[in-house]
Amino acid sequence: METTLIILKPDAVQRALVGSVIARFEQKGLQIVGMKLMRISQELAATHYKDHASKPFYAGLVRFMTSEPVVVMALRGVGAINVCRNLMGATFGSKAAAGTIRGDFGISNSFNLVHGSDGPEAAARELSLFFAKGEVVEYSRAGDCWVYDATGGAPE
Ligand code: IDP
Ligand code: MG
Repeated sequence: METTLIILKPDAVQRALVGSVIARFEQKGLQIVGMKLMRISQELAATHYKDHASKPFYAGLVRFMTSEPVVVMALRGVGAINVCRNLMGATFGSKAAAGTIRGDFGISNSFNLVHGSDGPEAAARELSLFFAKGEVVEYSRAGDCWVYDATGGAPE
């Protein structure tokens, strides 16, 4: 089981696409183990996107991510990091494949609706930035015996 950080960016909130985007992740079978609406501070945006600090789009990205509230989620599942990246689609809305969140809901390259951690180290780092201890909740879902085949002992 992996847990990944997903952010529904300010464009998703302002365009009233929060429910539609969350539905994509829920329908896939991912479990919501953390979720809140918040404003991202300058400091948090800078820490979260530190690897992009030298990129030409960095200033605009921080301005965008701090401009209006976002919804942050911790999503759990087998292979959740890659599963979420595949559901999100390619970075640029103009290039993302139809059927993906970015491909279906947006066309902009910078306002691309959703962030998802890109690997296990990033996921651990980003989850600890956005969720305090106790905000990621452990619980079992009754339907998970139909989401995963666990007849062999472990969900697969
Ligand atoms: P990702 O979100 O698909 O992982 P990254 O390369 O990590 O893509 O870039 C982080 C975010 O920065 C993107 O989601 C997008 O909002 C923005 N971004 C990336 N490249 C560009 C660009 O060339 N122009 C404008 N914004 C960009
Ligand atoms: Mg990235």
